[in-house]
Amino acid sequence: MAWASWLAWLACAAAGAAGMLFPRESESREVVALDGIWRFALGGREEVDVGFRQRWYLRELPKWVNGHLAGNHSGGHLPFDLDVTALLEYDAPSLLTVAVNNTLSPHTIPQGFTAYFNDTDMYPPGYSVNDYTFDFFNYAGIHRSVVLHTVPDVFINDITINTKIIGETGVVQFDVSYTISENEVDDEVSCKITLLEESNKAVGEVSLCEGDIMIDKAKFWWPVHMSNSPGHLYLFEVQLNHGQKRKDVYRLPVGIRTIYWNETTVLLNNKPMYMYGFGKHEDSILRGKGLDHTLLVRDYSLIEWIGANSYRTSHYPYAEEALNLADRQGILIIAESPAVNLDNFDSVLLEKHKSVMAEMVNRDKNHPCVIMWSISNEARTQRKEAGPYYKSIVEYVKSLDKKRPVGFVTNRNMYQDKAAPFMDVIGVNRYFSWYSDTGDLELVSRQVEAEYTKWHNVCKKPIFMSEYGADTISGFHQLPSFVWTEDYQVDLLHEHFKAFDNLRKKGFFIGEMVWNFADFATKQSVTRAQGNKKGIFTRERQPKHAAYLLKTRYHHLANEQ
Ligand code: GCB
Repeated sequence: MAWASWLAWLACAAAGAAGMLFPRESESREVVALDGIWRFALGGREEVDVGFRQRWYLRELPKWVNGHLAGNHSGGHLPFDLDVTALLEYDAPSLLTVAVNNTLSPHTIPQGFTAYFNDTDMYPPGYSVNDYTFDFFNYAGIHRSVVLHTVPDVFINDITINTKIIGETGVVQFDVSYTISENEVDDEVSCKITLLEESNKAVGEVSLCEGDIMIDKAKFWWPVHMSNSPGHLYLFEVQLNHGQKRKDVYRLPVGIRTIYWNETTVLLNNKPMYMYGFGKHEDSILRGKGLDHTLLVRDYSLIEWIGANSYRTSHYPYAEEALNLADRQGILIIAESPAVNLDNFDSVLLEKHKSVMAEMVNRDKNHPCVIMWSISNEARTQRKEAGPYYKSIVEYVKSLDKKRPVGFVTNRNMYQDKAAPFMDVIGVNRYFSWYSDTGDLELVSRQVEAEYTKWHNVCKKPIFMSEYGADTISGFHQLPSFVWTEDYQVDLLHEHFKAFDNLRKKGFFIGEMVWNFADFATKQSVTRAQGNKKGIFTRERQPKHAAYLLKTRYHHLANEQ
């Protein structure tokens, strides 16, 4: 348990809970990021609740959100809002204390477990370790900005956008919902919607809270390489009126594009889409998991440099800032939930998993860059209980969003996977010539082609290779190529490419995503050399030799689009 405090001088008219709209400033809204250096105190391994017992939240205060519990939330990676209007001091400093607990259990997502060691000859009394099976470091702390934002007493709490294309016409379907605070008189609420070009020129206007806007000769949202002006966005401006008064204004960037899918293909704006990109992590050498705008810009310029068009937010939802930038740059995103390596499928976990999916869909539903939901990565989906569990969760996600394919990423066998039949799209992770047949590079292309063909034949879905790769220590070389060297990574990629070219001709193979974009931190393990080293870039974001090979391939694929 870590505790962090921030003393805030605040001057807010009202701070309120809204839906999960990204906090943006406008004429009616103020946003204050409480960034800076938090003062941390560790609760300790045995005494996770020490901070509550000793009332750390009351320390050093002139006034305090201020010794009162504002609320809580379980699960990382996705934002939540708490209404602190009644808790703030408006003419004096306020103290905000955040308690963060990264202990994982069989009923958290992702799951983990606590191992107790009772042999007091070998371990101190009460010794325990919170452990997990997934392959990235379980950072604790506050990874993204905590913001204080205001909303007026009648405010927009959610917006849902869907788009259609009819010939050259773009259709923006919208639904705005709002909240009226209790002490407001019952007056009529109305919306004025304006759709603006980047130049601020209005291209559509209606006075409805729910409806359609048609744009003649619309500019559609395309990913990179499929258009000369990828990532085209309009600005969707909502003005919310209460009686005669303008109460709230919110501006949301929107892209007009469609996604359809069938048994073999995913169509973007009616064109078959092929993904060439990466599995990623929110991780870097100095920031760990913390949001870093400089890193985001660096990563996206490396994506551009190498010619990729896509990535998967493995293995959890990333900061919304990453999606905002991907919208603008035309990068395709598979949005993955934090459900990595699920190990059991009981009803408590199912409810948790559904609520995480709802939070993710609610937050990300309006991003044109998000083209697919990934429910989980490498769950134990060979188990019988996985069948009803996944049926239920897929139906649930489809009830929240009918406009995107629902998929998952698996490492199981195509005949045994109980979740696969419910998916629209399937990502399969395989480490041929790394975890299996180590060193036998001559087997790679045969195995990849056979395996992915079988997956499609059994499941009748579009399939992509969601992970493949080799741990590679930058600077290690050996010829003939040998595991852990840059030479081996180059050879392994090259062998995969042969299979991808053959698979693409078969018409159901929709993407190749190498593992991983960059080296990343894991827990300590004898199979990991200072973390996972399968990056095409180092953890410092410099290229390994394989980056140049991938660059040639991805630029070649880009030219074909
Ligand atoms: C996988 C996992 C990923 C690991 C990777 C590896 O299948 O999905 O989280 O990091 O393998 O390198 O072992």
